[in-house]
Amino acid sequence: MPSPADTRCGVLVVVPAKNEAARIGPALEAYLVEAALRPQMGAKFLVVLNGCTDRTQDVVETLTRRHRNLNWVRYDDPIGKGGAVLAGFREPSDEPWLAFVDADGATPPADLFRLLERAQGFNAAIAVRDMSSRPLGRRIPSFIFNLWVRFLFWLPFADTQCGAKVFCRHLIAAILPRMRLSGMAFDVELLVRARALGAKFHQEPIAWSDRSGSGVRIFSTGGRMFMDLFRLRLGLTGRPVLERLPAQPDARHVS
Ligand SMILES: Nc1nc2c(ncn2[C@@H]2O[C@H](COP(=O)(O)OP(=O)(O)O)[C@@H](O)[C@H]2O)c(=O)[nH]1
Ligand SMILES: [Mg+2]
Repeated sequence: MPSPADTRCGVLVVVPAKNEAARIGPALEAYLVEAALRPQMGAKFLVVLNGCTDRTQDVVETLTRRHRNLNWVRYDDPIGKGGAVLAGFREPSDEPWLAFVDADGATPPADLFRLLERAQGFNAAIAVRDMSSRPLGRRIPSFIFNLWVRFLFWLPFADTQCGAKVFCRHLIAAILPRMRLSGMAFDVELLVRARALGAKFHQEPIAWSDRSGSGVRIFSTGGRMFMDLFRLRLGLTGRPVLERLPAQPDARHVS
């Protein structure tokens, strides 16, 4: 599978956000400052507001006044983290690379941009978290989830769940219509499908700091993720995400 020659020719970074008014401002600002230091990369950011009931949109809107490379789209009814990322990927854009990153700034800006640069020569690059810096309450469930992923799909990746990944556009174009999972386990499906297409991956170690205010509930979110993967493995996942998403966002800001 070919890889676009150079990550410097443009990347759209999708930022899924569910009630992130308290966390997204500083995170986005830090990414935008880093992007301004590397104008040759042509990074654009698209926040996908996923059923937000707080002031996330206002916070993002304020930043769009100062940053032309920041836009947002809004879905009023929740579409899941996976749904939000995939909805961002299907938005019209020209960049040869598509990435996503969490809205809470858990991935440091320099690490995000290093990941984008290292994708060059590959079809995708995924960040691998330094688990030793994570609290035990997240490390142990992560470890068990990773075993489950390996058991079900024989995926060789050290970390499938880090919220920072980049893919070349033609890889996403091939995968997007087939995607079935819209929840927090959608990363695994992306990776399984990309591997099935013969994609070449780079795995990049990054610093990571778990932020307070996580929307993840270990038992309910974790249970759903385990079940989603089980259903995916058995082929019991229903219609593709793109068919389940509303045809278009309820509102958007595109500069
Ligand atoms: N938990 C959760 N996060 C979502 C959802 N939709 C989008 N997100 C975003 O997914 C990212 C990761 O969420 P977070 O709660 O920080 O997960 P954690 O880092 O694993 O604790 C954040 O940018 C969230 O705003 C959703 O439905 N649930
Ligand atoms: Mg987080």
